[in-house]
Formats: sequence, C-alpha cells, structure tokens
Amino acid sequence: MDLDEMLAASGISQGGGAKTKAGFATFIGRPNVGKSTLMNKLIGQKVAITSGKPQTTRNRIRTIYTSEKGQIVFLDTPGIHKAKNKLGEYMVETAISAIGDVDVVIFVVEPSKAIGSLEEKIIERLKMAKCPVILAVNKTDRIKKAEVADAISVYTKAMHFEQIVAVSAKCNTNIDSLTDAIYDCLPYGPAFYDEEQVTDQTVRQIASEIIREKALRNLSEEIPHGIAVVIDSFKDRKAKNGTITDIDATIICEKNSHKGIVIGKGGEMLKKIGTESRKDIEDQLGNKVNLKLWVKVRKEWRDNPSIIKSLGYDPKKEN
Ligand SMILES: Nc1nc2c(ncn2[C@@H]2O[C@H](COP(=O)(O)OP(=O)(O)OP(=O)(O)O)[C@@H](O)[C@H]2O)c(=O)[nH]1
Ligand SMILES: [Mg+2]
Repeated sequence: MDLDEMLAASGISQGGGAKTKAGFATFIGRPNVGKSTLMNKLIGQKVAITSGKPQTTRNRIRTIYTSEKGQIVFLDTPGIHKAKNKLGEYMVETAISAIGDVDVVIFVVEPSKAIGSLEEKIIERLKMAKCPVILAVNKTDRIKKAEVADAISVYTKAMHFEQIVAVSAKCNTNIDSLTDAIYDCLPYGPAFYDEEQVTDQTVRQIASEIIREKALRNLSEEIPHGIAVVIDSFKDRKAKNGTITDIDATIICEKNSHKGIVIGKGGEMLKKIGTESRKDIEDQLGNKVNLKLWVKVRKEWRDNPSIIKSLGYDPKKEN
C-alpha cells in the first residue's frame, strides 16, 4: 500500500481532514417498538434477535454498517421499562448508559396520538443527552399516511429533535432516509472496524441468542421472560461433507412447571425450538450443525445478581 492508499483506507484525505464519517449511534425506546428489527434493516442483515414479546433484547448489541459515506457503529439496547426484578434493572441500566456513549441517539417510537408514560420518562432523560437525538417513528405501515404528521407533532411538542424520520422496518420504508439522518450527525474520521465486520458478537453468543429467540417466539405468556440460554459446548469437527458444529446448550427457566412447558408433550416443544434454532444457526455459520438442547431450572434467577452476571448480563460489560 502506498501513502495515498493508506490515507484513503483510513478515511483521511491528504489535506488532513477525513473524507468519511465514523461514529456511534444507539437505539433507545420502550420494549417492542421495533428497535432491533430496525437495526437489522439498517445494516442489511439479521444480527439482533426480535420477537413480538416485550423485553426481547437483554444486552447491548454492537453492529457495524460501512458504506462509501463512512461507518456507523450501532448499539441496540434493551427496551426501557419499569423493572420488576434485578435482570430488568440491569437491562434498563444498560440502555440508559448507552445514551452517554454515542454520537447520536435514535429514539424509536410507535405512531400514537399521545405520549405514553414510558416515553415521557425517556424524553426527560434524552433532554439531558449531550448528543443529537433523531426521532424514528416506526411501524408507520400500521397507520394511514395522513396520520403520520399527527404522530410526529405529539413528539415535536415534547422536545427538540435533530431530525425526524417516519419509517417502517417491516416494509423497508424510509430506511435510507434514516441512514442519511444518522450520517449527518456523525463526525468525520477513520473507521473503527474492518468494513467486512458486521458485529462483535461471538458465534457462541449468536447461537445462544438464536435459541432464546426461538423459545420466545414459540412459548406463550410469562415463561419467555424467565428464560436464558447457556452454550455448554461448541466444537467444529471435520466430516465427509464438510464441517459440522456440535453445540450443546441449556435453556434455563425459573420454575419446574415452566420446565415441563418448555419440553412440551412428548418433547414436542423442545424439538421445535431445537429444529428452528439449528436451521438459523446453520445459516449463520454456513455449515451443518448438530444441536443438543437441555432444560434446567434455576429458581428466581432473575433476582440473583451472580447468576445474572454469569449469564453475561452486565451493563458494564460491552457485548
Ligand atoms: N407492523 C410492524 N411491525 C414491526 C415493525 N418493526 C418491528 N415490528 C414488530 O414489532 C415486534 C417487536 O420488534 P423488536 O425489533 O423485537 O422490538 P424491540 O424494540 O427491539 O423490542 P425489545 O428488544 O423487547 O426492546 C416484532 O414482532 C416485529 O416484527 C414495523 O415497522 N411494522
Ligand atoms: Mg430488541
């Protein structure tokens, strides 16, 4: 590489000023508004798990989007909610602390005629943010076009937004406008990550999150919230037709009665979670997977700080 190529690769022009932008952006909002779905759409592939159940995201998930304009490092965060246990407190702390660590916050809301009490609390916190805040009104596919302006005006009366974008993560509407709005808020500078890198999640973390997603999507009501997944072993082996990854994982639940439901009649539910997980993990790894799932009970683990930490839920830890 000659000097010009090195400078170009680092995003710095010969004049000394960078030509491309680079910075951090975080999604903030109450649970279930579509933060993770939106982030996956912005980066163009599914990294963060999503589900119709609130409190799906538990950790800060870092993903990376690189284009000719520069690099956006996204932080997906857990939904801000009224915590009912220690895990919930960790999750809310994880989300709130992200606000102080970024160049721009994307406040994700659903279109509504009035501001909810959680949104009011989030706005109070965002008013103290030192960085610009973009309002992303998501799920606009659910309302008539004429109602979008009403949904926006409810929020513009409450605080100042650097930019406002009405989007639909589901229908891919205005995703490019949101990307442009984010770049507008970032400083010039060299990229933080290689342009091929999409996330800093390890394959073990991705596999465990996929299993949790399938459990969340298949189980009903209160059980999914009390579930965690631990990867016990993760090993590649060479076989005749290529690599096979052997994964042993344990689904942790809170009650004996929940264990029975996770396993299901004749093991049907666990089999379904396992089959769906295996397919997604195979897609992610690009090779065959042999997945074995177990279920264990850890009573009231969501109020046990040492179990919470051992599962990797720690607001001070980058995930
Ligand atoms: N109709 C519609 N549904 C959407 C849209 N975006 C997301 N959803 C759905 O909303 C639900 C929640 O999506 P998530 O991305 O998991 O929401 P989240 O804000 O990350 O939720 P937490 O991680 O629990 O905080 C899922 O069922 C998504 O499919 C959208 O634009 N339109
Ligand atoms: Mg999420």
